[in-house]
Amino acid sequence: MVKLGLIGCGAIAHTHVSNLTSALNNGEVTAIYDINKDAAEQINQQFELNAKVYESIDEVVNDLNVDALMVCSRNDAHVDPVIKAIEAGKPVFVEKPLATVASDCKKVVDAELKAGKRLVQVGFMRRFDPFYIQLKDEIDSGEIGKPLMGYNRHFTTRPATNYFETPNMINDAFIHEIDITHWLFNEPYTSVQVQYARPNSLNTATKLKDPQIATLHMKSGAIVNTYLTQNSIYGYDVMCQVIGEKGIAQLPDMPTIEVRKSGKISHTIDEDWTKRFITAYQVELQTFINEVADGEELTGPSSWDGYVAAVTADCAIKSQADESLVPIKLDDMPDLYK
Ligand code: ISE
Repeated sequence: MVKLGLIGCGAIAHTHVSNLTSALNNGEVTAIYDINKDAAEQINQQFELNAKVYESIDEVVNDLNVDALMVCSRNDAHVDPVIKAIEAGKPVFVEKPLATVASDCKKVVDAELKAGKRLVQVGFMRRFDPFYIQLKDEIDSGEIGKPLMGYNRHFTTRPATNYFETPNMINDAFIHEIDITHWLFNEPYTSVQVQYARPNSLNTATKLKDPQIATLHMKSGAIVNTYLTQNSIYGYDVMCQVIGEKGIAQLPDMPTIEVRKSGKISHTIDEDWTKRFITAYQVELQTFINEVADGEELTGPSSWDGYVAAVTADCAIKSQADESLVPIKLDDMPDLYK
């Protein structure tokens, strides 16, 4: 049994703990910390974890009854516990984004390089989604020819809370497309541009410009557009379409059954984002647990992937200021991640 120390007990922690206690094997939460102790007590009770609730991150990391860490705290509070876990030699699963700025991700990469082995898996769960995997296999098979361009839709159900400000659209939502698009196209980005479409009058988040359109340019000349909103009125909707020289490959329009009734063809659309990727959340965490249990080096999305995404996100946030095209420059990938 892999004993997990949980840091941060918000919505995504509930998703992971629910999966751990109902669908996954070989993992249990034995220690918990949240800046708000009540939240830690609440999750402990709700899922009958019988874990120790601690007052500090250090106590969780150093607990001898903790083999690995699961970091689900606020986006800007990931780096400290991740680096502490690396320094303690304990593997750590950290939610996306690895950090909200690239310079913080670099600190994680440097700590891992110092440790000399991969100890971090970043929660880019779309890489474990069966449909995204099929899409990648199709592209890699060469059947649609070289990928030339693409389109993503990332519509999150409204209302967007005031937590959401203009830059969060990038490092909370678009970060998924940043990660998945270069993985699908097998090539690095050269530049990114963010533009604003007509403001949605239903948007009540005062510091959020919504909707936004982000364009990623790649080395080969391939271009991918992503349409983003946190105010989707009809439900949670994620689409990815890749147009190649010989054909098109795309995710299914709706991953739910079709019903024909009363003169209509219909699909149910998820009301929030927690359900669409439930299998992906389960497979990513089970993969982490299995590799920790077997003492294997981690193979899921790495801290380097988190760093690449954050460099791109920093440039996209820069572009948000004046909607200009911002060039992206990356360091060479260290051998540890090749
Ligand atoms: C949320 O944090 C997620 O990670 C979801 O996958 C994403 O679709 C949503 O927009 C984010 O707010």
